[in-house]
Amino acid sequence: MTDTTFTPRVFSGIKPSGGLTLGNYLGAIKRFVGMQGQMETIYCVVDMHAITVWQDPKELANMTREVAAGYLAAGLDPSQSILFNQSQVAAHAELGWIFNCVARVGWMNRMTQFKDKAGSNAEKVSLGLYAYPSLMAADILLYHATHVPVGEDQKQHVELTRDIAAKFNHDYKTDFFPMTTPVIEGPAMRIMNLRDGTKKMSKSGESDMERINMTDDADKIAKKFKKAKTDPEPLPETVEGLADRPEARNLVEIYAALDDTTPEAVIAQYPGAGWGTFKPALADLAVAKLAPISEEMARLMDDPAEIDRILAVGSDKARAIAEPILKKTYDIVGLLRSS
Ligand code: AQP
Repeated sequence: MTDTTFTPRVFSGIKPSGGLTLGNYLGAIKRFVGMQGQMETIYCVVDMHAITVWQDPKELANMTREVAAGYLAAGLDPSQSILFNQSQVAAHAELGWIFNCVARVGWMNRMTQFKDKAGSNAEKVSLGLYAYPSLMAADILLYHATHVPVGEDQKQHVELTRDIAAKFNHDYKTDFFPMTTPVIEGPAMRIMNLRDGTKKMSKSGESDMERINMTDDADKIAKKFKKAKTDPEPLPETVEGLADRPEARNLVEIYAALDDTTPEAVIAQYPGAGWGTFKPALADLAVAKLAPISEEMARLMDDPAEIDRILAVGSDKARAIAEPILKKTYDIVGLLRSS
């Protein structure tokens, strides 16, 4: 349920932890752009989240620019949306610390993304990776955001954000933070790995063949879809026939999301089609949709100073919203501000 006592405001972010994937595009960026103009929109390159795992310092600033270029190339308009990188607004880290003191260890222990990422190595991963969801809560609540468009994988973290807001409000006897709504809708909420339909497509997945990168050229996209794992059956006659066929369902959902339609409509267009027909059609559609974006990303990346300028303007605008909210939080908590 949406908290109607707060002005509608969207916040979401993407980590510059590698090149953007088709999952980031369909599950996040395309939807972020679609929400522009409907309400106030704030979009972030969450570089402080990226360093929860090792990032080469020489690459990180460039990856941050590349994610910003991805947003811009996909249609984000900096005169309509605030676009900035997280580390330029120190209030994220400051509120993140306060929320570390509100969130409970038991809550963090239930975060499935941490379990997936840490795997059997939990003793050796960074404390930041474990605390990541409370920094994410700070990213959202620092702007009193009411709506957070995310892919399915981030749903649990937005629910934790609500738990943190509710506990803060309860402990300090206030109604200062909103109950944020996760916005998870459409056919592409969880794009899967092309080599294993049970795993999410990720920037940092081991093999490049398991993901489509937003910067892949037409040949690469065609090759990756051609080699994508499928079962031997052709497409079914109805969408119900995709149940228990994760790889087939994934390719149909990708097609639907790229074509702004539904899996039902895709199956109606290709009933009983073999992979030799469907995969090339999917590759052609992906190239048609992604090529203009990747060309624009390349053009933007040729002028890093302009990207930095856009991020600086966005950071100023973000600070203007965040700082009063942080100051009020300090007052509520009783942290002395004597200047
Ligand atoms: N496969 C996906 N399908 C749908 N949505 C996805 N998102 C990411 N992968 C998919 C959505 O993209 C937004 C930004 O995510 P992120 O980059 O900040 O973090 P992530 O979810 O951890 O992404 P990756 O690609 O898996 O990064 P790595 O490999 O570095 O950890 C979010 O809204 C997310 O839901």
